Amino acid sequence: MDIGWEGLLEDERRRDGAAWQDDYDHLARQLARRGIDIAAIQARASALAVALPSWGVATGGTRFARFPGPGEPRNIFEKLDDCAVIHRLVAITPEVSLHIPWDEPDDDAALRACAAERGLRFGPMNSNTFEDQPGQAHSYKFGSLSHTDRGVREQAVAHNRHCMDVGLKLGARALSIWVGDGGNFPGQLHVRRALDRYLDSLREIYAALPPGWRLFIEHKLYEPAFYSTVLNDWGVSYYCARELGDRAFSLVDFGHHAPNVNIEMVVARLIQFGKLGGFHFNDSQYGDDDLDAGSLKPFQLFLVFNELVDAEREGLPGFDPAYMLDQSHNVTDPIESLMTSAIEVHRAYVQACLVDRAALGEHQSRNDAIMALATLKQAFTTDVMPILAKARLDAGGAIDPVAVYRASGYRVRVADGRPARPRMGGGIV
Ligand code: LRH
Ligand code: MN
Repeated sequence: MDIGWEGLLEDERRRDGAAWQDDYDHLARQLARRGIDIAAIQARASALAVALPSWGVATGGTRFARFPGPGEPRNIFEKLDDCAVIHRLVAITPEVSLHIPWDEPDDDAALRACAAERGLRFGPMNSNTFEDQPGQAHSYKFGSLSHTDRGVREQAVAHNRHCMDVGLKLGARALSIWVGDGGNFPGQLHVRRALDRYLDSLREIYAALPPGWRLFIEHKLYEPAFYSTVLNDWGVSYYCARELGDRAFSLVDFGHHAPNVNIEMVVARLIQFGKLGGFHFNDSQYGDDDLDAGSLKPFQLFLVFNELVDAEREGLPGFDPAYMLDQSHNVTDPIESLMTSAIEVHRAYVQACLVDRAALGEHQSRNDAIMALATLKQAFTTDVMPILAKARLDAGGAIDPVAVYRASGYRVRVADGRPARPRMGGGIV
């Protein structure tokens, strides 16, 4: 379907290019007064890549209901079409993270070609042993990798091996494991033995990790288990990653912590211990709300990137965190939410690049809290949108991706070719 993106983008450049250039030159002068060369920041801004969750381009839901919108993608190929639109306009999302079996390819060569034609590649593979598939021998009702029954654990290990086989054919280079294993009642699980079984299963998966691959372990405080969760926090995740070996790392999903947990400190710890593998960016007010990244707590997102940029600057060995979005879009057009969230991640990164780290170090050594915070706030309150827009423009993207997307009428046009499916109950996808 020819949407005519080039024409729409040309119109935008002709209409808004001069205003953007004026804002850019003004920011360049502002930063120069701070001793910052905007070209150096620009180079870093253009290097950032954030992976899209394949499951995020369809409307999400809760256990109560899901309200699908028009033009819902019906298969992985249509999901890649939508991811390609996002990357076309924001230009920093070249990777798509798949979820198996939701995205199980019938023909992996066709899928790989489809992605390549759209300028996309595949990021970390996500396994799924938190729901049962039709015809499955053993149920995951009482867990998967930590289940008391060896048969269930072996089935879950085999599934993870399968995810790596699929990923190998698609060019992925990491496996990301989140399990919902846990209990709803005191006494239901032997807490220590459950973790031992989980780690034994991980060891079997780690032993099958293809060369050059990494394994990401994703912790979560609760849900779907509501009393005890086997892999409940970053400490347990770090312990497991260390036990497994050099290619195992912890993945931080923003929504997987108790309210008010200092996530930037969790990130700093994992960086310090050499076990930060990556992120699932999103935002939350209460629990694992999977809301749009930076929509509620942009300062927290900035503070996390402040730790990441500080580590990046030190050139810590093996420091190569994978950046991914993991959100559920229940009331917005998923394409608009993912574009807006990618921009918020981009903004937090570039703002963190503006922190005067020499001054910050000085203030920290003199315990001058006011000036230390002021140094961070100066960066956080800098409007870096002209730099973000230039990164997009230089890569053929849009100054204002959401505006160009709306002008394209893409959603209405794909809806013609994607008949609505009957609405079936709740659930995140
Ligand atoms: C679990 C989680 C995990 C995914 C799922 C879609 O809450 O964050 O990363 O597998 O959401
Ligand atoms: Mn997640």
